Amino acid sequence: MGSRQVTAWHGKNITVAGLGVSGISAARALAGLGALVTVVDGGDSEGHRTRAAELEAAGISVRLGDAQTLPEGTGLVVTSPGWKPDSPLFAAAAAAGVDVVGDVEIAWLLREVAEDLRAARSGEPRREPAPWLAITGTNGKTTTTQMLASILKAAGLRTAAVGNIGTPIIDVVLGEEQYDVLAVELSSYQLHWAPSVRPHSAAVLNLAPDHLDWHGSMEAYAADKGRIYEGNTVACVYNAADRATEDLVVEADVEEGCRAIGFTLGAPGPSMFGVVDGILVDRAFVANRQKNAQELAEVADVNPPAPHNIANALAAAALARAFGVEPRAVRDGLRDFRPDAHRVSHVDEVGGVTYVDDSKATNTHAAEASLAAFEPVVWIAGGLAKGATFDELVQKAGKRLRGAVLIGADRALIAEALARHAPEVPVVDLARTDTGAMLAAVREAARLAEPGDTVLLAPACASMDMFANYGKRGDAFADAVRELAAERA
Ligand code: UMA
Repeated sequence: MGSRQVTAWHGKNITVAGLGVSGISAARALAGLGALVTVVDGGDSEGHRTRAAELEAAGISVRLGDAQTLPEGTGLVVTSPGWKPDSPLFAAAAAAGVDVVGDVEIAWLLREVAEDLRAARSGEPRREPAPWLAITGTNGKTTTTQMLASILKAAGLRTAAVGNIGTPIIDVVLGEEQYDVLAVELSSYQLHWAPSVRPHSAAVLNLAPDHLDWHGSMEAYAADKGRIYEGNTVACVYNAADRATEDLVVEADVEEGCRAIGFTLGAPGPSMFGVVDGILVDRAFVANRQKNAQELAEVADVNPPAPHNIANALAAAALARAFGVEPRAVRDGLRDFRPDAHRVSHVDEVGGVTYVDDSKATNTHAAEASLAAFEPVVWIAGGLAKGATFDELVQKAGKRLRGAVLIGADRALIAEALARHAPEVPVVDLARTDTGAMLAAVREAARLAEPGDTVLLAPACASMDMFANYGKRGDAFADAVRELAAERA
């Protein structure tokens, strides 16, 4: 089916929505296959114009500053993931009877043709397209995808971590390199626009309210996440501590023989992965799973060994084992893995207090996971709440808190939740949103902390009120800790 559609793209007018990472990749690929491509984008910045000029030099039309009207004669719209389903461009497409799909859908449909092209180019025998091991979830998907790729590499397989992680998947499918298997991070946006994707196996790590403005409701968000299980052939991996992920497996239409595989931080039942006496174990892909368990790695092999990250490691291990990877490679891959900056990264120890940067915790669910890893903890939080409420987070984490230091535009929301559910916790409300506030916050946190405590930046909020992005916020925290260390030296 894929090949027929791909052939039909030749000579067709295709509109690509978005001149970002995925739009540029889709436009170039489709033009390379003979389609007549027009890229449209609502933006008209200098960056947009530079990128437009590059595409135009390759024979691709670009229209900037109008994201609404459908170019005349459009036969297919290929959208970037960030575009909301109710965008006027898609209403125009629907009115004209034109399909809208995403770049991930295009990548999936291109897999067979890409192998034909690769074989023709190299003169070597044609191979089957690399299967996809896919990962989604509200939090942890990038880390888990990287862990999975690390394990697959340790098993000697040729692989790449692609998708929402930042490498457009079309580029990898069509590229020079031949892969045995791909570790694919898929966002709910990408899944929404990719109805044909059928991964070998897939995992939904967790499900908490996020991106609801895009999807319209929690149900719609969950339904899009659940698409990742459609057509799985070996394993649908779910989080036993998160019932919603298991429900998605039950609802999925999978291939005959595909199994539901749970992961848990406790002792696993049959067909599950879990932890026994500090050892990660597999009770799913072993002979006689009623009685046996296979040791995979030690908790200490996971970087960092915080609970939510052990869950990520178990999910990655489950997908790798579903693909037939040996236990030893799971251990080696987890040991080799190094987390990205700003994800529960250890910054320094000053005066017996450990400073940890989890600036990537941009929502309450992520902050909850990170707070659960430390006690006692002085919590630095705040920023843009994106419509979130903080009561549940504070109810769960309140007992661990030595104190809290609040920064950013929506800090009052967190202060109110603390007053309601953890009134005994001392709170410093830094009534400032300038970038210098981070040094003040770190100094206040140091004042509240006692030796043996952790000062944790886990804002539960987006950063854009004070910083360009969460990376810059984490950098500001690390700089402030260094300054504190210098002051105390
Ligand atoms: N645009 C419009 N109108 C709109 C929306 C966007 O004109 O209504 C234009 C913007 O001006 C911009 C372009 O579309 O020029 C951007 O498209 P995009 O936001 O879809 O982003 P890309 O640059 O194509 O990057 C996307 C993913 N972005 C989003 O999903 C928002 C990247 O994930 C991904 O790495 C990349 O494709 C490669 O696959 C980022 C992300 O934040 C990291 N993802 C979200 C998350 O992880 O929470 C889902």
